[in-house]
This record gives sequence, C-alpha cells and structure tokens, in this order.
Amino acid sequence: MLEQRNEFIRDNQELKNRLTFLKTIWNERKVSSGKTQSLGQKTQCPFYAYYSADFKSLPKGQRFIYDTVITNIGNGYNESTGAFIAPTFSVFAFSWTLHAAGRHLFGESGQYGEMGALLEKNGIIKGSIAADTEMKSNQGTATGFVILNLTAGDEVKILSKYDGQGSMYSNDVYGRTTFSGFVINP
Ligand SMILES: [Ca+2]
Repeated sequence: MLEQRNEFIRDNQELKNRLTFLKTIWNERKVSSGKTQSLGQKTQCPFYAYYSADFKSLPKGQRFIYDTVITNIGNGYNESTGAFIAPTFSVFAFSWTLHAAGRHLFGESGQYGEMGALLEKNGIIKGSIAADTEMKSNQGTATGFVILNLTAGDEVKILSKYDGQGSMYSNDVYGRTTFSGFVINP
C-alpha cells in the first residue's frame, strides 16, 4: 500500500514536471510571436527580407543587412542588424542569394561583381556560397540552402566571405539579394 502510494506520488510529480516544461515552451512561443497570427504561423516563425537596391560588393567580414522585410512572423529577423534570432527551439531551413553584376553600377572600374556569402550560426560557418563574373554584361548567381537545429536565442546571419569586387544586383530584372527562413516542422 505504501509502495503504491509512493509510486503514485512519483508519477504525479513527473506529470507536474512535464506540465511545467510544456507551459514554459508555450509561454516562450506566445511571448516571442505576434498575437494576431494563428498558432501554425507563429510556431513556424517565417521570415523573408531582401536588398531594396543594387549595392557595392562588401568587404571581408561585413554582414549583409537585408533592409526590406516582406514576411517576419514572430519577429525573428531584425532589419537593422541583418540577423535572425531563433524565437524558439526547432529545426529551421534558411535560404540566401547573391547576384554578381557584369556592369559597373557605382562608377567603379576594373573587376566586375564577385562576392562570397557565409551563413553563420552563433559565429560558426554553416553554409557558404559565391557568385563571380569576369565579363561585361554577364552575371553570376548563387543560392544557398541549409537546415539547422536551433535553440531559442541562437543567431543566424550572412557575412561577406572575402573582399568583394565590383557591384551586386538586387532588382527585379537580374534578381533580388534575399535571406529567408522558417521552421520545418513546428
Ligand atoms: Ca573575379
């Protein structure tokens, strides 16, 4: 009888612990997400941002700042820092693009567009793309895609891999420079 009672108490405590854990997750998601979206949208935290205009290639180590935000449910993406901060723990997919211009768009001379773009999670490289063109009117394009396991607070950003050359496109004729992501399976 005493043993059964102890077992009951243990089971009860375990259930309480699980409930507390689930409440914590639920509250984290409520706090980090907007209040107007449905649960499915909230927990998927989708974002999509792009450069509003063509730009000069960036020097080594400089981060990409995607200034135009189309989608940002959960506010994980910050358009002033260019970084995505995971609002929740989950498996995320990210995609990012580059379009090297075969034209001198900012009065430069010599080399045409060339850049590398690293995707970093908490300062560690998790993805890498590069786009390069050596010829006038030719274009180099690259797209990256990664799947990452993140915990709440992890930072994902895109950085220039080396000193770039020339100009990069971000327009609706030659292609937008974009950064996007979402939770695969909330
Ligand atoms: Ca080159």
